[in-house]
Amino acid sequence: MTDAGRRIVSGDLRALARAATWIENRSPEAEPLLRELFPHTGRALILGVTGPPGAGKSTLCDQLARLIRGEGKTVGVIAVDPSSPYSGGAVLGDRIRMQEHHADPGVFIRSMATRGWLGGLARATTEMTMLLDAAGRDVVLVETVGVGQDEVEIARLAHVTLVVLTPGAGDDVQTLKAGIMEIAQVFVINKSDLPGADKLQREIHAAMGLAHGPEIEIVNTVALEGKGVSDVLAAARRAEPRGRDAERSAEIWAARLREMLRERLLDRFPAEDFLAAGREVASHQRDPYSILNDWLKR
Ligand SMILES: Nc1nc2c(ncn2[C@@H]2O[C@H](COP(=O)(O)OP(=O)(O)O)[C@@H](O)[C@H]2O)c(=O)[nH]1
Ligand SMILES: [Mg+2]
Repeated sequence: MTDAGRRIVSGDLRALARAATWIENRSPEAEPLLRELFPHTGRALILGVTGPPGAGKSTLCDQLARLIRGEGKTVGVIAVDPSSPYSGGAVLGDRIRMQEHHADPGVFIRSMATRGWLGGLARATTEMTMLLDAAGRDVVLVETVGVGQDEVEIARLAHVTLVVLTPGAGDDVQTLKAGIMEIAQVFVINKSDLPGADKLQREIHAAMGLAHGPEIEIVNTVALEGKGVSDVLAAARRAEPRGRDAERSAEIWAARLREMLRERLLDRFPAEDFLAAGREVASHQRDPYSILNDWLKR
């Protein structure tokens, strides 16, 4: 094992931070490191925390981190919010809120909003999770804004996904149903101090009836005050064995390997190659199949 790998596995924070930067930057050091770290992964409980902006995901993560630290366990937090630039908006707010943890080496926080990538976010988040897992974090919280395909993809890397909704925010459970309903194991009705929590609960129940997934739990919280947060953690732990199901994991890795192969193949062909080949086909100089066959022989 390399020195970097050894230090990460032994919990060295500086080595961990450096490796996180390698992953973010897609540095060549990342892949060999992740390969040697892989045998050390599989221990951490990975919790996805998703939901619309402003639902209280960061507040909940903060409280969950506090609770888990209280059990003497360590936490990693990955905040994925591609919409907010590093210097402003929610992520800066998150950082300030999480600052009390900054002095605590038991909470490692990384924001994934610093790069303006379009694709690869799910992959980088997966790699970051593997890194924190190998570094011995007992629980890894992955906060995502639940909207697009990337987020659904990211949610799949979690053992358990918490979907955070709030009453009266006009959260359309119907629109969430398509993507998020299928991946939710625990619905968190946060801001239960506000009116409308009962109505939201009925809406979720109704939508769940349509989705008829496995046992889904609904937990009411006031994250701001820490209320209900231990119930959220307990519900997540009840759902954990299903999230670790061997067949489910195999299917997720199968899908991920397909994606990794696709990325790796595409990386070999610069965009100019595609355009040049596109011109050849469009002008009927060549047929597309012979071009593909040539490429695959490369
Ligand atoms: N009333 C109320 N406000 C909350 C609660 N939890 C979080 N908030 C507030 O909601 C806002 C958004 O919270 P944040 O955690 O940043 O949401 P995120 O965008 O989902 O990460 C902040 O102003 C929080 O203080 C709660 O339980 N009740
Ligand atoms: Mg947030």
